[in-house]
Amino acid sequence: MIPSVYISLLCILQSILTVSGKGMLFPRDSESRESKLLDGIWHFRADMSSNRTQGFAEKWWTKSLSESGPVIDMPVPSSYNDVTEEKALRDFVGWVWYDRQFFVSSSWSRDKRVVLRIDSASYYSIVWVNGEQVMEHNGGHLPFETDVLSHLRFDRANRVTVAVNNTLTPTTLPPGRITYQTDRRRYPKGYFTQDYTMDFFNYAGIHRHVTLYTTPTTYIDDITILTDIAGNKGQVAYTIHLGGESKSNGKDVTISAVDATGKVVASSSGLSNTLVIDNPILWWPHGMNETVGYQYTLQVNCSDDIYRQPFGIRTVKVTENQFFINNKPFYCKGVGMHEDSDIRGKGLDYALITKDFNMLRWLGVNCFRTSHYPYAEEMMSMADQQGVAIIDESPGVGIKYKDNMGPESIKHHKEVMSEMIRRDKNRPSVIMWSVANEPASDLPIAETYFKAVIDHTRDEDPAKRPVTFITNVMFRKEKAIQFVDVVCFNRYNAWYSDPGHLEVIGLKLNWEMQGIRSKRRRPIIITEYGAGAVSGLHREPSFTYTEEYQVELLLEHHKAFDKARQEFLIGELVWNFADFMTVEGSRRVMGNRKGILNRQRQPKPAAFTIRDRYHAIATGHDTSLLYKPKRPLGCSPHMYSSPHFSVAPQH
Ligand code: BDP
Repeated sequence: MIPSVYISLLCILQSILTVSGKGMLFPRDSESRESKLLDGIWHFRADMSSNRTQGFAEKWWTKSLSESGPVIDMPVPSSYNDVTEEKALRDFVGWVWYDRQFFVSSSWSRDKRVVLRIDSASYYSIVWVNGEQVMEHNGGHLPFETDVLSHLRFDRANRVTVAVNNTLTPTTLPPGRITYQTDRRRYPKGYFTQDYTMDFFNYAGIHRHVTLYTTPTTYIDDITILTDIAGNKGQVAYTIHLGGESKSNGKDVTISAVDATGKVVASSSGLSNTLVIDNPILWWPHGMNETVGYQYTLQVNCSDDIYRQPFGIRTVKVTENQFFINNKPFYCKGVGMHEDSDIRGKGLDYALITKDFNMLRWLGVNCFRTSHYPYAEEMMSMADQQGVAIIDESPGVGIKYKDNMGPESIKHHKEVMSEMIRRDKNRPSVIMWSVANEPASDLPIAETYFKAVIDHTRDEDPAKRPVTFITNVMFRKEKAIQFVDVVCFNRYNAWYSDPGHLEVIGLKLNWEMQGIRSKRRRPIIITEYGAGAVSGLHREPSFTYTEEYQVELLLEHHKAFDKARQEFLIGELVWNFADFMTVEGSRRVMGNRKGILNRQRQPKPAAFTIRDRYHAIATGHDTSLLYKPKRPLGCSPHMYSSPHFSVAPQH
């Protein structure tokens, strides 16, 4: 029997996707552009029909949702899963429907494009304006948009309807599968499960802003900025792509580079050229220079349109043993993260991301990985501004089977990489692309798959950043690290393997890193290591899941890292920044507890361990002084704070 939820998804996939312009510039107001957020409380209904197709059969988009049946309030942006008391909605699989009304000023009707943009909806979306389909998009975590001017009414209310399907199939990213149980003696009618191998809850819904914005009819569609440093000069090569009715050869395009004080430091004209900035202030991650996260603005004027694109001047280079930013060796003191919090799930929240960045700074983190999908642009901008380097990861997580690596999957994965690069290519914080997390890169098919996806990523990125994927396959069986620029690997010694045996960590890590090096002579980053700890759980001597064990396990890793960073180790990212929700299961206690912060972003003792270490590395102190676990761990976090340790900064 073919699963019915599949059918409802796949039927839709037959239809044609909206092709948007070449660019995906972040909506920014200017003299020629205005925007209006459609965030707020929308009407919402999950299609609970057995095959999830009632909404299509009854054409729910043709009138307001409240007319076609009961609706509930749903915040946008937010995941829908945790905002009600309904288990059926929390664990829902299939189509959900959103709609809301909005008005547009009649001043928007003249000589303009009016673009409707959704920054992220997970995972498959169809959008209607006033009952007419305007776009479809396959995949979460990335923006999609289209010009909706011809569908708008300027004399009365407009309606936008969005249908979103969170079903994961073998060819979606992340992949998954629906398993039906048909034995009526053991399972009730209609029983199915959405199975996936990724270790985070499959939150769904409209996760980021919905925006309407205007541009002139001839508009700046895309800007690409490439920077280089030659002596005391910063070179800024730009290319502008105009959209719309323009037959312009770019003669009317003028460009200025403006510094942070508003002073024009270089200017030019034409669609493509190179600006030279004397004695530029470079973009640095924090800890490498006094000026951190410095950005200029490229102001682009064409006949009707003005757009201001921030950029940083910096270079990135990889050698056999090192990673250089602006020709200085960079060591990543990092964390793996998630977009995840109580109630809102993966929904964008300004208070949350501000708190997260404050905690990153407090910890001394200079780098994170967008595990395991592209993060909100608001977060990426904070990283640009605060000098936090990013390994920008695609939603290629859970690629564990042969049927996740066929031609259809390759095609989709390439599209996703193109969309990511289109969105993030101008960000100085992005120092490397990660195409996937822990795929089955020991399967023979992985060689073809990852060659194709990695080559494509290299071709697409105009800045030619390094490309990697994160492996957890033992080096002897690894088929795809031959293609990466930096070897990134995750390893849970003394946790999933040899639990409780901290004494194996150093030996095993060293053995494995040497093995990797014999196969691929590239710098190494440990992109995940860690242990689960339930806040407040103690045992002496330590025991798995206690706060003591988490600290001891991290410290044991740090000894091994300190040896390897003399040679080829260029970074360590503890797993995870904070506890996060996962699927229900016997291996998880209300989610994954490997956070050094709990889900509410309060520190466990391990946070102080990491903080002491990262600040010690940054200030050149002897990190071996920190190897011995401090006691007691049971006191409240504020009593166990860094000022007690000699090497941590006192601010
Ligand atoms: C790694 C995964 C990560 C998991 C982690 C864990 O990359 O997503 O959350 O293991 O098990 O394999 O905690």
